[in-house]
Amino acid sequence: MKYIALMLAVIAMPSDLLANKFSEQKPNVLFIAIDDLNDWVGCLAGHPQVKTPHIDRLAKRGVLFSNAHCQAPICQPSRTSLLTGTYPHRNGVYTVEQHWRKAPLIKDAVTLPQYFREQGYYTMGTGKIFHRKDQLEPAWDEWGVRRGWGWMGKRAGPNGISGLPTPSIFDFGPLPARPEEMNDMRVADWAVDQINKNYEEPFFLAVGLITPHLPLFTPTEFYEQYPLETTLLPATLPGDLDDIPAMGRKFTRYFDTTPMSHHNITRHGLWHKAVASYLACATFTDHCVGRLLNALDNSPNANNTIIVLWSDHGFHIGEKMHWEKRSLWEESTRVPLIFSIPGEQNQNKQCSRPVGLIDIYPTLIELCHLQEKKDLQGRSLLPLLKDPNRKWDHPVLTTHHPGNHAVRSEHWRYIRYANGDEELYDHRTDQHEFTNLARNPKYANIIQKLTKSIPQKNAPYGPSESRQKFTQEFDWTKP
Ligand SMILES: [Ca+2]
Ligand SMILES: [Ca+2]
Repeated sequence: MKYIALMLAVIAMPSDLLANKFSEQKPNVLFIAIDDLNDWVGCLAGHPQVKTPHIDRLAKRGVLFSNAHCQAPICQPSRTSLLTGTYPHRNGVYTVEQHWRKAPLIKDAVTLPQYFREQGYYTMGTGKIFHRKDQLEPAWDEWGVRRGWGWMGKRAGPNGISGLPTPSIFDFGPLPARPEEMNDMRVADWAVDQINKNYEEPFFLAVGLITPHLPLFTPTEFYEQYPLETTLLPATLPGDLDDIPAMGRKFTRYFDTTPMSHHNITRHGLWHKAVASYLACATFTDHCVGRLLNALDNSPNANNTIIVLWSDHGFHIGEKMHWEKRSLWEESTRVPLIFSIPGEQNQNKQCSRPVGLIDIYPTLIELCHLQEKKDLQGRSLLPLLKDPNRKWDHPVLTTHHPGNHAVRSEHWRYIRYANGDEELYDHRTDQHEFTNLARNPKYANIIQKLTKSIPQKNAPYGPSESRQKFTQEFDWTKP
């Protein structure tokens, strides 16, 4: 009860006093993780037709990082990096099939929610936060729900929804299901119940929404918001791969053995349907975000809760003839990242400085006045939250398997693969990364500068569990 009384007192204060009062307290944290959501959200303008009104409204009450990137373009290593505050090339977790608690370099790491728990927070999690085995982590005082997609496969039936032959998880389209049956709605329901409770201690509530991870299923009412005849395909250029070195071209072939490859999708005339399905998924996950925001706004915790929203990596939908993630291009690495801090002056601001998901851990520590944690490899974004236009000369690194790195600065993307192959793109004139400038001697000094951010050493792979069938033969370190 004393917490409610304190909140009411805070609500009644003028805004400058509120800011001071807020800075002395330990605020709550609502930590919203989204799976595989690229820049197709309204506020990032990655697709002109996408409708994400709730994420957009969250951006309006906080700082939107418009140049935020994952540290690995795939679930497990990206989440491991964020939650342990370590880079893939320093923790040895590069693949989906690794269990990070068995990786020798970080097996004893104190994860972000675990650290909040140690520092006196009441920690709750639900949905997909870690890549798997969430409920076994010592991070949580209370764990909610997490469901697989098996029931959706059964509901889709043996032939799937998309029209692809033998689609399995590589499927998309309208699922005959009510919104309230969907996994993310159940996850959001659980989280809403927690938001509405009163707590003695400050809380850390992690909510992991799995849409738009494959299969790209939504209830029909979301799918029907994107009619196929008017759905726009992403920008592509014929011959775009011609100026890409052998390693980059090899990356685009990874999914060739799965149903969701560019040649298979286009051969079956399903590109528009896949785009519409992904757009529908973005809108559905946004709908779930809206439920969380509404619940928080109407709760006693509204004015003392920091919200951070992020996605673990991006997603190609045919750009560079590539699908899904696992590349070092913009569509795989760029992610939504929003911090909303009650009482802060900086609302409805965009920050175009390059930042990484690895920076979330130290940022939240500082925002919540926790004891500094010295072994974190990211940096606090507090200076940018206070002044989004301040100087920030820290390019952000993304890694996919040992020795393949991308460095993103404010204007440039530089990729260097394990065999020395290179790509360079100028985002001031080429946001789609159509023109590889790496071989043009005019840009040697740019490359030389960006090379300073490429790691000299790459940790070896930590132990791996059995690999997915279709990936067993693929070597990511040779063309
Ligand atoms: Ca993911
Ligand atoms: Ca090209």
